Amino acid sequence: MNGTVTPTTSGTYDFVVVSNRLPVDRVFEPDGSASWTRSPGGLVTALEPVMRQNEGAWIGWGGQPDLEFEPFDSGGIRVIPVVLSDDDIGNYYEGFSNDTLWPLYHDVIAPPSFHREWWDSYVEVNQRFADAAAAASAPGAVVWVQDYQLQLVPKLLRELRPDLTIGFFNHIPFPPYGIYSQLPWRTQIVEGLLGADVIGFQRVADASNFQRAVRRLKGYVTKGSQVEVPLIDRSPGVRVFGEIKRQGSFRTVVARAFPISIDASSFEALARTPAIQERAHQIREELGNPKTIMLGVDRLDYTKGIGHRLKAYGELLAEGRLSSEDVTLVQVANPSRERVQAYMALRDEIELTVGRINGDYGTIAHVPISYQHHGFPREEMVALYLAADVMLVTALRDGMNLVAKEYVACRFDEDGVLVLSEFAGASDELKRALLINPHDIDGLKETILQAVSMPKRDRAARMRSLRKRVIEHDVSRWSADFLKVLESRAHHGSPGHPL
Ligand code: GDG
Repeated sequence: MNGTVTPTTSGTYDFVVVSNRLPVDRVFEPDGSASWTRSPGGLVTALEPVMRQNEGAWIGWGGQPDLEFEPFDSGGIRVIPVVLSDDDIGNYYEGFSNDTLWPLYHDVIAPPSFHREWWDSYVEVNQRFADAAAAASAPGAVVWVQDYQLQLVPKLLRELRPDLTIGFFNHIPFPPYGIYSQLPWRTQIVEGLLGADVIGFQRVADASNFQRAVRRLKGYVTKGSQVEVPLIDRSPGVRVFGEIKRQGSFRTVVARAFPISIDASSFEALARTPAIQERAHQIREELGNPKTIMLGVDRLDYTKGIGHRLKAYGELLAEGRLSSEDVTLVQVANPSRERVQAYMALRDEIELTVGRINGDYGTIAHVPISYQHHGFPREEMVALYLAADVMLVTALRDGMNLVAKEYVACRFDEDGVLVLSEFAGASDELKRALLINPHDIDGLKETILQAVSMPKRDRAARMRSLRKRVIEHDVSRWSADFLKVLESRAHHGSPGHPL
């Protein structure tokens, strides 16, 4: 970061979001024609008003190999493509992002693979995203880069456009240094992130892990949420900070927690719709009117602890402490990353376990697990949340876990029990959930029984408190908090804005 680069020609957008995937999906009609539909994620909902108020653009990949198209407007957002080839998808996305960084950042639950050609592709594709952002951004624009696939973009973009204010948000955990240090390219990634003015994490612990990595790898001083990045970089570990400070030649980067949330009011509004409430009753009937419906909703991912959940449930059925006459577990396992080997193995393992439990403890009339290996429309998800007496979130490691917050937002009836893993970021906020350690199978079993038999008054008291938190801290507050801090950095110590 020496600031001695030629700024590229600037664009016209004052607010630019950069994420791996665009907020639109290409859909093909039976007649072969194609169109774009808006993906309904919380991030898009939160950023849409900011995009409309400022000249906003969103840069990302269209989701298919070699998909080139002209930028277009979608509901007030300028959509600008980055093209990825089949090789890029295999190496940068499925390889380095999903088979190196993802397992490494989730406590090495699965072993990460380190391949130098994947890294080369990651660098190359990050450069492509940075180039696109540099070309689209107006002078002095605010750029917000999203997630672990693009950790080099802040530095690459700052080199091209020192006039920009750059934010980065990491949606997944940042691992403890003992794990992070396995990464052969650990220093380059830290340097990449430090190109930002503000780096957001889900949890306070993630921000501390990152700051420790900065101290260990770069020797920079951290103070509270601030990292002092010398403008003239010395070799790592050379302790020259007193001198640098006297010269005032460093920029400060804010690295702290901004826990993400959901569009709580839109979930509640759906839940209050009579048709969706009717559908929730219908679901219960279709399941044979069990006393208790338990629900799991996850991408089929080894971080989500689906196997641990099934183990606890299977044992409770085996011991006769739960019966399939009384309880049904609906498990939505949304297909994910199906070309990555670890995900293929996980699917086989989960489906074998589901088959065994249903075979061993089911009757003709009652199946203990209703297993759904496909996605559902959002309305059906909300009906499932309303129908579920107990929501099971048993992640082994999860940046936040939005499903937990969605369940709470939907339960305007102040009923339902949330069982929530301590290893999900959401547990920092949702303290009145029944918190569990998913590795402790006996503890998980006891907690499931506690949830199933919790008196209504206790359920209501807990749910009221959970709802207060989620409603007051929704996704628009999250983006407003982040952008406020980011905009306050606009004149603080980047090379474009000297101290
Ligand atoms: C990453 C981090 C962090 C799931 N199945 C269906 C469906 N979903 C929706 C859920 C929820 C979202 O997908 C999943 O979000 P999570 O937070 O649970 O998990 P990740 O996908 O792993 O997300 C995570 C998040 O980023 C945000 O920062 O919380 O920790 O890993 O919104 O509702 N939606 C519909 N049908 C489905 O079948 N419509």
